[in-house]
Amino acid sequence: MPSDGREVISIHIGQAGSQIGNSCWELYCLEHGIGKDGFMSEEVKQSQKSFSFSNFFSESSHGKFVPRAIYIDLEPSVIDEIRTGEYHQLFHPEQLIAGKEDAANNYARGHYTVGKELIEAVSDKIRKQAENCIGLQGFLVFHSFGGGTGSGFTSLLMERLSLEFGKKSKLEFSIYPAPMVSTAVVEPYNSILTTHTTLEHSDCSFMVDNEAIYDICHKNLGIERPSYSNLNRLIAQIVSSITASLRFDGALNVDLTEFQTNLVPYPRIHFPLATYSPVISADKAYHESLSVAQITDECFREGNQLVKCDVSSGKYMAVCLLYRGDVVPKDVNAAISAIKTKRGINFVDWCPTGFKVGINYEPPKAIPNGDLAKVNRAVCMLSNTTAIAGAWKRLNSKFDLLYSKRAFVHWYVGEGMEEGEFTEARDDLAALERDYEEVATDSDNKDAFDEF
Ligand SMILES: Nc1nc2c(ncn2[C@@H]2O[C@H](COP(=O)(O)OP(=O)(O)OP(=O)(O)O)[C@@H](O)[C@H]2O)c(=O)[nH]1
Ligand SMILES: [Mg+2]
Repeated sequence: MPSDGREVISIHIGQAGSQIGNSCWELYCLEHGIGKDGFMSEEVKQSQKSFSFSNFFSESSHGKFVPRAIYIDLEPSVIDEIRTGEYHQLFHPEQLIAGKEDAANNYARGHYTVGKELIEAVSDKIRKQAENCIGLQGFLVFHSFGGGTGSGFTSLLMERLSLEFGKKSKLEFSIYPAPMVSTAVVEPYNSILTTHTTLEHSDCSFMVDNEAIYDICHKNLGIERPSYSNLNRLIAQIVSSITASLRFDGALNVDLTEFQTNLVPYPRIHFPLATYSPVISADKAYHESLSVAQITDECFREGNQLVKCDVSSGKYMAVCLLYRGDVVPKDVNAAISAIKTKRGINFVDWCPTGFKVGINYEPPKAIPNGDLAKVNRAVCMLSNTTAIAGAWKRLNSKFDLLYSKRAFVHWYVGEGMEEGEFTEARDDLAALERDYEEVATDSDNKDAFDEF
């Protein structure tokens, strides 16, 4: 089957990046009727309405569909689990790259010492995948902010991708550290360092706050103590909503790049807030059928946000709604006008209060025996709001607490990093906070935009 020439390569880095990758590919396979071994039954093949899924899967000479993906971890255990796991036949061994020792939660090891040894091999594999595309659209990069590999190696690779692939777009899914699930005290350091290095190389980053996901799993799904696998399956649903427009075709389908154009008014202001609805547990589904108006309204509740921040204190620069399933434009329009009247949606004064909408008629799929109910419709809202600066503020102050005592800094210097990189990164993040303040300032306040 020919690809329609807008291929996307997914890159899964470190433990979080890889494990989230597993949940995403599990779901994509289910959505496209691809078996764990990469094969599609003849019946499914005949029923395909479009070839868009081949933007995410390449077809081998004997008819096997292989994810356009690369997994990288500096240590072997997470990748070994894939090699021996349920989906081991789905991937080609060349796509799974593991080193011998991890970055020990240290950005400097992931970026400079341990990471350096693997970067050539990884670039090689990515180049090979890219050569297998007709019209490579770009990369989706999955990683944690807090891990040494997730932070250090990701930023190293992002720089490399910019060099090798120029303007091809690079989108990130970044796991924002949460005290209740994270273990390393230096995660604020790693987060700030990787954000600073990557800022100019990333076109758009979707932050996923583990605490927010944890709370959604706990409250909406009734899971007492959510595990990574619970978190990752929920994250995968959201990733799937965001990528659905690239994998399915349809009349009201709006390409992700088009959303991106609306979402990013300035290169640095590229951290949209994602909100998803509905999240209902499998045992409640049968008596809960939510209307378009209800699921849309849910997107404006803080409890459904992927990053904890107070949206009411911020201003919107853009709002995009990505629907899937049984949704018609008439209902969407009504839902949007209801929200505009009911809730005060506060936009920056230099931007129209427009909502950009895409509809994908393919309903969401539920993983068999998973936590989530099978539903007829769902929506993922991507908004660019100045409120997300609150997430940076939190991280910055945690960084400052540690750095005021120069705590743990020797581990980084010991791996060849200069201490100046800490202050440089922190200054950049302070500037990012100011950028958000400035975009929120009314435009009659002259000179506000001089810096852009
Ligand atoms: N949502 C989610 N978060 C994860 C998962 N695994 C780890 N994390 C989070 O990621 C951060 C730790 O980073 P990891 O991805 O484990 O580290 P790594 O990239 O493998 O880097 P090193 O092990 O230091 O080389 C913490 O904030 C964890 O809570 C996962 O499967 N899902
Ligand atoms: Mg690791």
